[in-house]
Amino acid sequence: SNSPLPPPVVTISQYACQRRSTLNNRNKIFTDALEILAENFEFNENESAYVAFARATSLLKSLPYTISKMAALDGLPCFGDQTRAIIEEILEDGVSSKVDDLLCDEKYKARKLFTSVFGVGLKTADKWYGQGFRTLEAVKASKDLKFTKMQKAGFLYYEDINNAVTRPEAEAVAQIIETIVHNYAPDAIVTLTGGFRRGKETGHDVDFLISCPETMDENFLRKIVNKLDFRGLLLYYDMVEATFEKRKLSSQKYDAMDHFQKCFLILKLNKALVKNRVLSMSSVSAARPTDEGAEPEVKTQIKDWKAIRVDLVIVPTQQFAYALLGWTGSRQFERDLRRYTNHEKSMILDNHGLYDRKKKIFLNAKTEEEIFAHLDLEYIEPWERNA
Ligand code: DCP
Ligand code: MG
Repeated sequence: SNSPLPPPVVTISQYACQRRSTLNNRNKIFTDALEILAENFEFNENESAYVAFARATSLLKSLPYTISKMAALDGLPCFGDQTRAIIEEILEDGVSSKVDDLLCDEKYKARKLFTSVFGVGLKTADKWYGQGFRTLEAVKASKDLKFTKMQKAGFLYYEDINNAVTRPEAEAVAQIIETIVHNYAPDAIVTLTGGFRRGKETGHDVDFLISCPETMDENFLRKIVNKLDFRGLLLYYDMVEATFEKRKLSSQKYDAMDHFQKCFLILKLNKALVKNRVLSMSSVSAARPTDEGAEPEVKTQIKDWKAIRVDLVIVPTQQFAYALLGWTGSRQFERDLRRYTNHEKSMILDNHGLYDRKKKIFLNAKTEEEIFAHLDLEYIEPWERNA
């Protein structure tokens, strides 16, 4: 018969790397709920449920409209019975009872609280929960528990670290790092990556890639850290040495991130530095009049600095584009990029390179654009990777 062709359907990809996800999330009411549930599945090591909820969340973040009825989900990938049920409940009641229950759940609350300490993972959180601990005060006061150096720093700077880093703070840190790096290596390039590169105004840390020629002195990162220490800016550091199996692309685990030399730091950021930057940027004079002639005041000890989590990663120039793509995130964007590469292109992507399994070759790239081109993907800008 001569039935007319159906209207063209705009299909939305199941892969986050084929969608544009800006920070303008029109489905926050749903994604906030799904994210909490996803996190709990992750806590419970229910990988399949975690993946299902994370993918549905990510898809909703890419939609240019708000879901207002269940029929709006028809034809969309990434939704199953469980995720649909949550959305249906929120459409009807404004809230999800599953989320409400979870937020009151003793074990979930303890896991959230304990893992909010820098250096405390799920294993430790569950151990403390199992021993009957429910508050950080009780944990800290315990005579029996032993803490790692990292956890001690985590408790010491708990408030600062759990207070999101702002963009002016990230930029002030960038300035400090750049000055020190350029002092040792004038042509090294310092690049702000992670969430801030995606345009976020706040983050849990500040991530930097430092790209260096292959011939770079292996003590370079140590020198940077020493200089930070010398200037009184170093509160904590954990140096991770590079592993030298450079062309090994075996690991499909997303958490064993890469083999680059890196350092996890806590820096002491002078608050005045941040303020002055903001003032000078808005072209207001940064010079403050002194209190000359005023009554001598009793100076109370106010803390004029903030502890900031910083990651520094040393990347050889050749691998820079791959490292940048990997460290820019988001986490779900990276997961889907690797899954797409694997399943649709028969290639393997990680933070060091791209391997074509059929041709048995590594593909070079100088820019992220070239990597997307190797993968036959439209280029997605960093601020569109908030999947
Ligand atoms: N990353 C990843 N897999 C991991 C850890 C990190 O792919 N297991 C990548 C994606 C992240 C980036 O590294 O976006 C930086 O890691 P962060 O944990 O700092 O994440 P963000 O910078 O995106 O978020 P935040 O604002 O919380 O710092
Ligand atoms: Mg980050």
